[in-house]
Amino acid sequence: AATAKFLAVDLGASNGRVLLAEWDGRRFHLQELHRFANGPVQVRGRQYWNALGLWQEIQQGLARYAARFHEAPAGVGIDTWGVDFALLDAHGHLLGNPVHYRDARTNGIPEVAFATVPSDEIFQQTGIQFMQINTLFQLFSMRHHGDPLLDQAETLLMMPDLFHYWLTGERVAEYTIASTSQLLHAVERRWATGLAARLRLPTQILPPIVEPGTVLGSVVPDVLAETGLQGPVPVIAPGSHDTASAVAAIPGLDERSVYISSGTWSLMGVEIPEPIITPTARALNFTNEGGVAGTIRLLKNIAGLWLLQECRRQWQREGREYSWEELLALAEQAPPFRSLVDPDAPDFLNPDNMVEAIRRYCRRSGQPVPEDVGSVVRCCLESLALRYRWVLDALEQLTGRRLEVVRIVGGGSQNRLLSQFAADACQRPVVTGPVEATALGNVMVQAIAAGHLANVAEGRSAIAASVAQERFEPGPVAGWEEAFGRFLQLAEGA
Ligand code: ADP
Ligand code: LRH
Repeated sequence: AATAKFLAVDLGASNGRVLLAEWDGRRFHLQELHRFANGPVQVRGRQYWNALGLWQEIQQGLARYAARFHEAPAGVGIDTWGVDFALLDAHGHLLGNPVHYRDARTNGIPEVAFATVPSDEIFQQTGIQFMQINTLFQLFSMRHHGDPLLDQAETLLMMPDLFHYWLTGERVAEYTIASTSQLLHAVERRWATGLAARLRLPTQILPPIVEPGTVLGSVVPDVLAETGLQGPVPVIAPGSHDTASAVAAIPGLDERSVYISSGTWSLMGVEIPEPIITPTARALNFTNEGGVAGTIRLLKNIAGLWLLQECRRQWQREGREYSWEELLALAEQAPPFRSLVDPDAPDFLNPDNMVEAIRRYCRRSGQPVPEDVGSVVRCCLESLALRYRWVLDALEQLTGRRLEVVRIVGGGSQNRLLSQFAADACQRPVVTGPVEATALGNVMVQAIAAGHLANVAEGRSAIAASVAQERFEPGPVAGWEEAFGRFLQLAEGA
């Protein structure tokens, strides 16, 4: 048939959703079936994900589909945020609850790991940027702290692989999410078992790797019964790393485009055919993550809207509720370029109180301290836009190309003030949308696997025909140039 219904489960660090995409032969019609909050749960000083709660929500989303449609979907696929994982015992049961990447267990751990394997060697093999949140450092911290689960584990599953396992009973590692671990050999696209062994990490727990678009199996009978779904329901691995799916879905993404996948993080980069593993890439701390259809995502993690999410949560704790629209309106009224922060400073990885962390940073660096809500939000957004400018320059240096347009997708692409700031700071036109790029990339890879689309290029054209986009032209650069000069000094002095 020319038409088909696909389900995308997209779990981001701040929220998850289950979407239905109806393919009509030319376009995808997307509708949200279920949306729910996601975030860390703190117990006795450790931060976890609520894995069972997420599983409940996934099943709830599937049940909503079943209640409305009495036919099996053509596919269901799951993508999630990167780097986090579950450990399973020999019977496939969960060993402990997956730990959140912002948990403090990896504080100071990279330096300890580098004493065993120098960072240059790790980068040479994996091509992945150094962040303490990477799976490699989480596992190494377990070894370092003598966590007994590491030796009890039979299997490691990255988060989307875990949910795919719960859906199908199949234990595999999808390639794009595996690449975020920093335990995958970038060029050979296999587990870097030698590296893992030298770090005294168990290598036999790493499951076989499958490509995006692999049919993993079908939804098991007890999940069909629980959700009311009609079987058989094929489970098709998308680019299971949310960012891989998001990039796959960007209309018009070519050699002259930079993307920003904007949500909790801003993932800013380019799509390239082969990893760039050079001393410059290492020095600039860029990453080469696996993309769909054999591509590489050369990008940098920028702390992103996490800063704003956490400020909003802080104000909420203080009894002040703001919508995103209200926060942006206040920022617009605040004076420009007063105080700037480096969003990627360690101060902002997981502070108890983000608003205070921002104020402390400004005080320490001799800047005016932002007091009112609008000034704090403006500080976050201007600083992010300046960080985008820095990453754009670095990407041009790395690729040797002029990059002419910035394409912003994800929940954060609804932030029109930030999109304009990005255009101004980068002096490039910005094209925004789709908001649900990740879900669209997820279903697109399923639709390719099911034979409805020939390839990603065709999929991107179909997505372009399915969604609305908006364009922002760069405004006057003057204030931004001066601010960028100050921003550069901050990052150096931090
Ligand atoms: P993740 O997948 O990391 O959980 P999303 O892609 O869902 O993140 O993006 C969530 C972010 O999108 C929020 O933190 C917020 O900053 C932004 N956002 C969501 N809705 C709006 C809106 N209406 N206006 C502006 N920004 C928004
Ligand atoms: C964005 C994301 C990003 C990872 C981070 C942990 O959701 O997947 O690409 O680095 O979460």
